[in-house]
Amino acid sequence: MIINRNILTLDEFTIQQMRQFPNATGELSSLLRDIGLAAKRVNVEVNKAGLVDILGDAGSVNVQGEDVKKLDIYANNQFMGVLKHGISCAGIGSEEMDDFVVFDDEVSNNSKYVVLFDPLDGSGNIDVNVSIGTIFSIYKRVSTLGTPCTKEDFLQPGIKQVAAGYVIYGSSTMMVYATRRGVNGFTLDPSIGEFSLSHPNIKCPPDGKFYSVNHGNFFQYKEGVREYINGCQKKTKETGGPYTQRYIGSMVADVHRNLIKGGIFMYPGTLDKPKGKLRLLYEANPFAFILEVAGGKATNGEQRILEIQPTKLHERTALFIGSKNMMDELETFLNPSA
Ligand code: P6P
Repeated sequence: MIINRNILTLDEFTIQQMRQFPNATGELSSLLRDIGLAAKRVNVEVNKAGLVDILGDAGSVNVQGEDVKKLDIYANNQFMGVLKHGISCAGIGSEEMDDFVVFDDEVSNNSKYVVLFDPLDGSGNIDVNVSIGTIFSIYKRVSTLGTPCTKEDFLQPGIKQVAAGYVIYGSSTMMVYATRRGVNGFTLDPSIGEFSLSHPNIKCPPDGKFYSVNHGNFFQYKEGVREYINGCQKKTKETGGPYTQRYIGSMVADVHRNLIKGGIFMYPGTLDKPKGKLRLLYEANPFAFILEVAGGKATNGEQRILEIQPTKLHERTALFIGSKNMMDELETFLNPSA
């Protein structure tokens, strides 16, 4: 039997990364492995969602006013559980929970990090078997070690993220995460039950041909956004096109495709929701961090996402994110005088 020692597992990779920093405490590596463990448990349930009574609404409504699917609750509990019982996380913020959760035990209070996550993004697609995902964002605490974490630990601008990533439960299950050293993708190998390094050092192509936006809201968008979208439809071979419109209503899947192949994802503000629908802390910020490390860009149409100072856990933001050159072209439509 040929043992392929070239493919590192997530655990081996995080430990290898840690070895390069002699002073590292190993808490971040441990945190990423904990997240990988929770992702594997959620993956099992997602993969059989059509077979067990875990489909459909849980009968409750979350703080966003959205019907909570049973799988949402399961995923939330899995990620919160591994983080609470690990050694690296002092508390969490989740889309599924009204407020921040301070773990407030001796080990957690001495942990260096806090984590924000959307446990199951795109959950409206669960019942129709479209790819869904988990999104996470990791910050180093600003509060005093040895004491319970505070709201200020979570309300840091995205530029302060130590790491960010996502899990996509799709045709295969992948975990992609970024630190300032790079973006790396791991595909779950069912034969060994481990995430294995399949996409080392991911870079977002500076150009792409995919544009992702909900055309149903077209006439609610600002003029500059509408003009840019019209421009996407007029692209020819000579002007870098033709473009393809791809939007499956699951941000993790849409942004993952555009990260790998090149493209732009837009969730603009609308007349009735000027700040759009997506959340800053656990959707826009983690993806903005990942795309910037991979060479892409992310703004709210006026400002770099990572520089926005958050004020509350569930605040929303418009989001434009993707390939650098496509984002630069969008900018000429949004701020023509610039
Ligand atoms: P719309 C899923 O609910 C989500 O938060 C993202 O994953 C997705 O990109 C977006 O909302 C889709 O929203 O309004 O276009 O259906």
